[in-house]
Amino acid sequence: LRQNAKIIWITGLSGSGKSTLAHGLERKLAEKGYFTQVLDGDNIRTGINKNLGFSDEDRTENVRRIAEVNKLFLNCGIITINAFVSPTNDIRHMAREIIGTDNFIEIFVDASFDTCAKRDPKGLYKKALAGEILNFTGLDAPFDRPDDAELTINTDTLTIDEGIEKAYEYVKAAVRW
Ligand code: GGZ
Repeated sequence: LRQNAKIIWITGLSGSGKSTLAHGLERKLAEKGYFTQVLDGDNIRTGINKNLGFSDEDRTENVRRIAEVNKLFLNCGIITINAFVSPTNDIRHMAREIIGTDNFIEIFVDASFDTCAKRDPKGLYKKALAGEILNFTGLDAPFDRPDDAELTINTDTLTIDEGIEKAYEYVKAAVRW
């Protein structure tokens, strides 16, 4: 299968559903024969970026390196699906610029702070609200709602499968030869 590679860039709060969407989308694309790679905190912050934390500077450097890696994968024809908080418009614009806007599909996974805090899959909100984690996105570190996302998926109102389907339909149309 020849492939018109794209970069999928999923942004949103911790616990909004970015990684779930990324893996669900990857499964659907892989079933159709597309080559894909998911990048998220689990495989980036444990390896290539394990020296980085959550200050503004470190988040910027985190995303800069990730965007450079994406450029290499794009060159190989791989659809890379990124799931990073990437909290500000400046940070996302930097990624878009490094990768090239023609190849960049930004998906905003929209869920309220309260919803994410209620889900709290890793117990991070509990810790952050207790003051045990500083610079926590949405609490004492900023999150800008994206000003140029190609697609928004609201996980307050959509089921996981509905969100995956919506993203898949958009991406399929964008990658088709
Ligand atoms: C936000 C944090 C923080 C702070 C640890 N703020 O739900 P998760 O756990 O799996 O996703 C979050 C992840 C964010 O890393 P990113 O590389 O995506 O961030 S950024 O793009 O801003 O560089 C969360 C966990 O790491 N985490 N501390 N203070 N999220």
